[in-house]
Formats: sequence, C-alpha cells, structure tokens
Amino acid sequence: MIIPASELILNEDGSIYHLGIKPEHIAPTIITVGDPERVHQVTKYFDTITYTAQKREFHTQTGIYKGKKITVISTGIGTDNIDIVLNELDALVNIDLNTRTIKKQHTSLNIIRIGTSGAIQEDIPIDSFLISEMAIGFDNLLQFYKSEHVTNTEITDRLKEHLQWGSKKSDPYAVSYDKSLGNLLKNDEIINGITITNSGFYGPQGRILRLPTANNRINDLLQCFTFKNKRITNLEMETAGIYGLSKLLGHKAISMNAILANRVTKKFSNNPLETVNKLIAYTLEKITEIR
Ligand code: R1P
Repeated sequence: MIIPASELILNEDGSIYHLGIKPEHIAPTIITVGDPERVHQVTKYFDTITYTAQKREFHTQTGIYKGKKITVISTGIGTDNIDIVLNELDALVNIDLNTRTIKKQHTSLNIIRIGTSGAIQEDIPIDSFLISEMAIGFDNLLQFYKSEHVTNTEITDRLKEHLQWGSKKSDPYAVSYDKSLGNLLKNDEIINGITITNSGFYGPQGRILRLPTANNRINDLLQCFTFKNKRITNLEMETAGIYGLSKLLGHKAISMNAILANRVTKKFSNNPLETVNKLIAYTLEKITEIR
C-alpha cells in the first residue's frame, strides 16, 4: 500500500515533515531529551558530531561516543510531541520514503529518554536517578491507537478505582519498559519505579498557583497506591507515550529520570544541571554496551 502525501508528509528536500531529517541521519540508538538545549549537554561528551539539524523544538545531533553511533533528539514537552517524534523516527527506518511503502524488514531502535522528573514519595532523594519500570499515561495518547495488547489493564483498573477516576477523563494506560535495556541500565543506586505521565505540568500534576484543581488530593492518593508491592514514584510528561508507541512500533525503550523535585518535602535541586550531567554521563557509558 502506498502511503499518501497527506499522511506521510515529506519536505522538499525529502526529509520527514516535523523533524526535518532523513534516514541516513539517525543511528539505531537514540537518546531523547525534552529540552533542545540538553542535546548539546549530551553531545559535548561525543568524540565527533557528524550531523546537526534543528526544526521547531526538534533539535537533532548524531555523532560517535567511544565508537558507538548515537543520535540525540529533543522532543519538547509532552506526549503530543512524542507522537510526532516516535512516528517520524519509525518512518525513517521502517518506511521506504521513496516508494512510500512499509519495508519488508523491520528495524528496531533503542530509545533512551534522559529527562527530569518530580518524586511523589518522601523517601526519594532529590538528585537521585530513577528508571521507570512502568509508566502510566494520564494523557490520552495511546487511547487513539489499537493498543490493548501492550497495556496492563489490571493496574489501571485498580488505580481508577483508587482515584475514583470518573467519566470526564480518558482511561489511563500502563506500559512497561524494555527489560533488556532495564538490565543494562540498572544499578544498585538507581531507583526503580512506576512513573505517571501527565498531560500538563501544573493542575494535572497537582500544582496550584492561582487555579484550584478538580481533585486537590490527587498526589496524596497516588502516593498511597500500591500494586503487587510496588508504588508510584514520580511524575513527568513523556514516558508513557514513549513506552506505548515503542511497544506498538516494535522498538525498545527506557526512561531515565533525574529527580529534581520532591513534591512531598516541597524541595527542588540546588544544582539541576550537574544532576542531569551525571545522569547523561552514566547513561552514555552504559549504552556503549548495546549490541
Ligand atoms: C517539565 O518541566 C518537563 O520536564 C520533564 C517533563 O517530562 C517535562 O517535559 O522532562 P524533560 O526535562 O525531559 O523535559
């Protein structure tokens, strides 16, 4: 089947619509970051940078770190952007852009998010690192795809009951990380957790500036929820979308979180840049081992 020009949009130079890059510009191992400025923060460790592009919030650099070819791309904030980034990265490797047909041979990417996040458990220290073993999306993205086969409804059914979810919001969805990437990136000091991905930074994450929230106990309720002896650990805005679309598209994904805030103690990191730097250095070192 030929994918029409309105569905798979290419720029005049043949690059993919939003990212503005071509298949030859990306590596099979891809680091995603939210902030376009954080791309340099990662690639400053590289031995060489072979490619750079910037379109909208999507800043891409590909280069070599200790012999491994890696692409770093900024997604901007939120799973609406993740929908674009994941679908376009996948199209670059799994669709022949010339014939507009799906390639017979599937290519699986390694997708590693290096992001920031806030903890909702008092004992999770600021400046610690956390791997999202599972992410629960409150953001709606996966509900637009046929996705029942990749989601864990046991946990979300329990959570909906616990939160008295109501009918106004779309169903949350839960997706796990890729175990092989988990085994590679875990260590004894890194916390393993369940991450909530939300559709906003303020009200949806229980932050009150001037507007009252629909449920001002949401973080307390999330904090005391347990499922098979596991608890919800942190909040951010991309991981569930990355996990969901990666599973659906046949890619491996993991989300590495630098915990910058603790929402219980109300504290924020004194040196967020340094904490993120350390997480970047750790992650880069580990992913050189990806085969
Ligand atoms: C909010 O400040 C942003 O920071 C977190 C959230 O997921 C959201 O994107 O991640 P990044 O630091 O990777 O952007």
